[in-house]
This record gives sequence, structure tokens and C-alpha cells, in this order.
Amino acid sequence: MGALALAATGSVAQADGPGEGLVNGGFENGDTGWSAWGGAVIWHTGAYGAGGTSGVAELGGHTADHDEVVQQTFVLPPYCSGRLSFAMRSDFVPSYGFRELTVRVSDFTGQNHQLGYYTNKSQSQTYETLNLALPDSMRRPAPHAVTLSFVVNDWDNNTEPFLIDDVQLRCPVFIRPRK
Ligand SMILES: [Ca+2]
Repeated sequence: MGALALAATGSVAQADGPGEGLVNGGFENGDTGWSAWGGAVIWHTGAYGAGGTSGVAELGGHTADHDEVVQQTFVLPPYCSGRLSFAMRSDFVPSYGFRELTVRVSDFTGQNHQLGYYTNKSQSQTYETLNLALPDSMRRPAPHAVTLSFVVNDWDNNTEPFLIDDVQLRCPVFIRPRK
């Protein structure tokens, strides 16, 4: 049962399915659903993704002082208090310089909300799963489009990218207001 059907019942319910709109979160279908620019690459060959999968997004590490972006616009279900999770790997070599990853979501008004910020200085040599919450202001009575962006900025001597995989959007708490 999807979130729309639950809304019609007027009951307090729990939904643990993925957000209806976000597709290809594992990048196994290449760039389907995603846009990438600034040099960011979505791979679907090799086995560099989380869990040895082929699809993965690579941002940064291209020895250029600039932003690289991977983003997707999708529809957030009604009354969804969105919970975002994704796998991130960021190998760190001290001489390679500094880089940073910002995770953002923008609502239908175009307002940007920063959900997370990471640097290469704090990461391990393996994938880790990160969980972030969308702002409460995005929980609305009608479905609405949001844009999720992963933005990497790095220095020009950096040659190690951020790898992003297994992007999931869930609506774990779903409550219809009482009339
Ligand atoms: Ca993958």
C-alpha cells in the first residue's frame, strides 16, 4: 500500500517503503534518473560500487578546483518525513589535499536545505552508510517535487573522489493530521 492509499484511510500508519519517486538509487541502470555535471561520472562497469556492485557515482578527484554535482528530482509522497540514506566512500591520502561533500535538497520553491556536510579528512577506506533527515517543512499534504543534490568541491591537487551509492529515500513515519 502506497502513501497515497494510506492518506485516504485517515489512519495513523507506518510506511517503510522507498519514496515513490526516487529511482536507480544504486546507479545500476547508469545515469537513469540522475543528472551529472562538472566532471562527475556515473559508472556502470567495474565493481567499485558498494557491495561490489557495478553502478556508482564518482564526484571529485579530477585535479580541478571546482564543483561536481550529481542530482535527481523526484516526487515526495504526501506527509512524508523523508529519511535519506546513502553509502559513501572517501579514501584519504594526506598529500592529495582537501575536498568536501555537501548533500542538499531543494523544495518546490527552490529553497536549498543542507542535509549533510563531509570532508575527506574524516573518512575511512571503506563504504559507510549515512542517514539524514529531510527538514520538517518538506512534509506536505500533497505530493511535491524535490531535488536531491550531492555536490563535491575539491582542491586542484586532489586525485581521490567521493564515491556515492545505494541512495534511498524512505517515509518511515507517516501521520495524517486529525481534523
Ligand atoms: Ca551500486
